[in-house]
Amino acid sequence: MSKLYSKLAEVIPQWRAERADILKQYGDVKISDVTVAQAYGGMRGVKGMICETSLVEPDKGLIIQGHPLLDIKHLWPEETFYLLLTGEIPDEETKQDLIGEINKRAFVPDYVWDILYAMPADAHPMSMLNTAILAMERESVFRQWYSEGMTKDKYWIPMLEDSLKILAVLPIIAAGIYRIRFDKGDLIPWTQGLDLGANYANMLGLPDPDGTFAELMRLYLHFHCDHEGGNVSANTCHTVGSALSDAYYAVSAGLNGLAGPLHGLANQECLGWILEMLEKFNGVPTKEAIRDYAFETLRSGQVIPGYGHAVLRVTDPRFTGFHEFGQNHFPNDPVFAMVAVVFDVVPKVLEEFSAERVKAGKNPIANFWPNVDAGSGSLLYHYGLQEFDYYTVLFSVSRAMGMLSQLVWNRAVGTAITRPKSVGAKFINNVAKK
Ligand code: HAX
Repeated sequence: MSKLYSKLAEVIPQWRAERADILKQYGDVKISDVTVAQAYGGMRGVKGMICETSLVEPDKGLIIQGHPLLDIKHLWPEETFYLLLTGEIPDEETKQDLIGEINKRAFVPDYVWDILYAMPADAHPMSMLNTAILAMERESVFRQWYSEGMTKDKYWIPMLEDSLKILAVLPIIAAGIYRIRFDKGDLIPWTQGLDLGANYANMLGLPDPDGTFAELMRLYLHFHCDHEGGNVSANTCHTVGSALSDAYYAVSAGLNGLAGPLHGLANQECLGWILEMLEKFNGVPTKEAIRDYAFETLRSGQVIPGYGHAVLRVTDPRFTGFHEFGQNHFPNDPVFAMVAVVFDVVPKVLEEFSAERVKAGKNPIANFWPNVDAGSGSLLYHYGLQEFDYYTVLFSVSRAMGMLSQLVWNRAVGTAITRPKSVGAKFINNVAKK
């Protein structure tokens, strides 16, 4: 029995008791009001769901189980997953135990490779990833136990099993997609005994003579792991899981949301924007030229990818952490240097553009600062991972940790099926009149 399983078996009764107690004592307390603007505006700021794995504070960014991200940037993905799920940073023995559990499950069935090889040569890597996860649904232990009549108190056990399996196969599938889709040659197998980050780096097959690419992969998987419960991917996964669809269905659904350009796909868009500028100006342009180019993008009705956020109101600490990595390892890399100059220019441009929007009667831009996607691509690019269509797949391998830990938590405490009430313009007009 894994140490993670034993820990969960110990803490789940406490979660259930706390939930029951809160509901009993405070069930009628109001925690949110909803305005018409919020109902039309993507429910921004409406508190209507529970997530214990992490929190996003507008002025601080991601906080995982009480730990601000930059205070725990040294964690490996296995430690991150354990922390998300249990609220504790594992000791070395527990971390190694989890690495061992993942190693045991690191096997992808042949039918998945057959499907991936049969997909069109120009299929988007995200469509390949989500197809592969969905195809593997037949492996779900949760679905099997459910069909055999499992009782509600046991839901978390096969959900944990499915989660560990998905965690173990995702880097293998993701690395395989890279090699198949971008013609990189044969698949590189998983190395038994290695951790997730190092294995993923190795299976991609990029040169890593000093081991810093593996270091970046661990950091990348750690930084993208979770962003509380309301973002498109987590919220979708939560809703699908709430119908007791298993983790393969729920994670694939969530990752389809991550594939949107306003969400995870922004990291590919962002590097594209930077490279277009480098090409147009034949190298790093002046700040004045970047400013003009940014205004041109905005005035043509497009967003500046990698900037702005639905919740954050400061520079994303994930951007800061990645920036530090680049500064430490390759400060003079031209693409990395370009990201740094853009960071000097774009917030001011967005501020000015926001003022213009307001004058024209439009919404202000709420946040002028970079989000996680603004800089991560330049680090990958440095190591030769230059196919930026692929970047959201990396993001997905990481974000699955948050989605899976939320699924286990939700099944452990018996979270209800999601069913908010929708209304139409007639209802709003009637309410507004009153
Ligand atoms: N460039 C141009 N306009 C922007 C902008 C940007 N970077 N950020 C916000 N705006 C605009 C919005 O499009 C919106 O315009 P409309 O009212 O005309 O629709 C207006 O400013 C108000 O938006 P907001 O309240 O500041 O932000 P939202 O919560 O509506 O949107 C987004 C948040 C992240 C979608 C938005 O900032 C954006 O589109 N940014 C660029 C894309 C991006 O980087 N996405 C990744 C976000 C992080 C993430 O999820 N990663 O996975």
